[in-house]
Amino acid sequence: MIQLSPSERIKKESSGLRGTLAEGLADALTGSLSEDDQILLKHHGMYQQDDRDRREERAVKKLERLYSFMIRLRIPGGYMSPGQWIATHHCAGKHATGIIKITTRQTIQLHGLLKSDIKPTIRSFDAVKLDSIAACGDVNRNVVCSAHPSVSPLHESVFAYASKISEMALPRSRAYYEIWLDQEKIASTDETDPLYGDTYLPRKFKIAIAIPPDNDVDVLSNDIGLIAVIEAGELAGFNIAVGGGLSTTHGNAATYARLGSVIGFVSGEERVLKTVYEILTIQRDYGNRSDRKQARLKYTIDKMGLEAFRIELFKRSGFMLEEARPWSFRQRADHYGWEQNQSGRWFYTAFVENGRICDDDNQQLKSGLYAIAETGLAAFRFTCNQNVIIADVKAGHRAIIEELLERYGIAQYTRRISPVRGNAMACVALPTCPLALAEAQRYMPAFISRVEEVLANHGLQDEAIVIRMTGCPNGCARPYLAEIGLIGSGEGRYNLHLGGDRLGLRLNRKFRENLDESEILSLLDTLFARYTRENTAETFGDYCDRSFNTLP
Ligand code: SRM
Ligand code: SF4
Repeated sequence: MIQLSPSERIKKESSGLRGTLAEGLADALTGSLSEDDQILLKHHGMYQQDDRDRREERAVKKLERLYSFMIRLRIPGGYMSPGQWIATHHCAGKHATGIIKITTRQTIQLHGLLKSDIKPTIRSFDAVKLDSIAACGDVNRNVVCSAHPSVSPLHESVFAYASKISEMALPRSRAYYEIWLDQEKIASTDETDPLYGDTYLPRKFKIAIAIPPDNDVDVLSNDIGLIAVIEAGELAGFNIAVGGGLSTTHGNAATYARLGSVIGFVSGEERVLKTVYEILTIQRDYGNRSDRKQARLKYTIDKMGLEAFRIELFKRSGFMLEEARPWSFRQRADHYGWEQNQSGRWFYTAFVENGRICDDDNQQLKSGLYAIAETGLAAFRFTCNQNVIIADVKAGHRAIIEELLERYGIAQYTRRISPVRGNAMACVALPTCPLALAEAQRYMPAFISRVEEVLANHGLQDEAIVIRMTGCPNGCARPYLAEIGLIGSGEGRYNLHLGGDRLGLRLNRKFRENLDESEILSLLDTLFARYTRENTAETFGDYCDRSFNTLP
């Protein structure tokens, strides 16, 4: 008999994701929750963590670890009203570390909540119609969508699909409302969940919508990627890509990064939603429930075969996908500064280093965004490149927002950053991520400064090379899609990957293992020298890919 992974029992016996979360929350003797409840908690958008910087000090004092919680919001398409921003700002200051973190999936995380802070935080979010349901766990996660409204006159109608898909794939359980918001259990509510049943999905599930020419969402790294097809100014439908996923595990050759395979085209809202729904049910029924390292859709598809998967989808949906329509991307980076959409509204994209919104020596970003929210004249959109767009500004209000961007140093900083910094990303890693083997977002700013010096030595300071760093091979900052990917292998050490393209359409390859900073910089110095010497018209990533086997 196949041995199911422990998570399967925990989900099944959880009575709709309730477990003993309510009891654990009320237990003031410990800052933590039981192990089973920690698994269930993820489905409510939260993780139990501890401050890894303080483990040793606490152990010496024989104290339990300094437990705290991270909450991740569900914000399909990454859009927040000014009122929602104000609430988030206050929650961050009152209950969390103060820093608001924009994630690589277009949403917000707060870290450092004590157990007693969780309910007040969720109440404050609920008051402004924000929630964290299914932001983590074995369910569909935050649905992301290309963020820049200027890319297409149809941005709003494509964008609306993010919410529609998110709603369709929400778990039916009302546990969230009972546990965190003290709402009465409604006896008459039927919680039967036709999509998720009582064991949900075998693993996390991710969906992205890209609006060409932008691939700011890295659409092919998702379990399902929808690529909008716009013909004669109308939304014709979507090309559907399946089986993207990036994570690997050091030393486990059976794990690999995979780009989504485009399996066809579908049009009409009903059919688009049906297609997404039935792909979810295939993964629910065929996904591996005994080995979580083999449980993502990419492995399900590679085991079934793409053609068998396509036929199964047809059987379930009742219609064949049409042949994929032509598509191409021209950019993936965010467009900093002001841009205007087709209906005349203005949008300002501000640089947020690794998504950390705080006040520091570079800019008073947190105070500035708060002041902007207080005017009520702009909304906020988050990008999958961890930046923020100050959105929906009427022409008559642009000067007011512009003055605030200057007053808080936001515009100056966004203007000042180098192309390589503007394109860089790092994941959270230490001190909160329990899986981190090396630093990422705390180290990346200083690392980029050193790379800037090396680039300048070769006259490459204007190159917008995409560099991404993660503290482990899970790949939360999508380093496998970078021109230069750095993947933590141990304290202060990284595997160096080279050769991704600039548009997110080609995976890079591991070039060297376990390097420290001086080894990385010295290698980059040599590679940049060769790249300039050869005077090629290619991007650095294309150059590395083409000459991979002859690189020094
Ligand atoms: Fe991630 C786990 C942070 C995007 C692949 N990720 C984690 C956890 C929750 C660690 C944990 O399991 O305890 C990290 C929390 C750190 C912290 O303290 O906040 C974490 N992941 C993040 C974020 C916040 C990184 C960031 O700096 O922005 C991103 C949150 C996205 C969101 O809003 O939902 C984040 N994670 C990603 C991405 C990128 C993406 O989806 O576009 C990936 C690679 C794509 C993919 O899924 O294939 C990613 N995270 C993982 C994995 C490996 C999954 C797998 O297939 O094996 C894990 C570990 C796991 O699930 O077991 C993980
Ligand atoms: Fe943590 Fe690894 Fe994800 Fe970075 S890549 S946040 S270290 S799980």
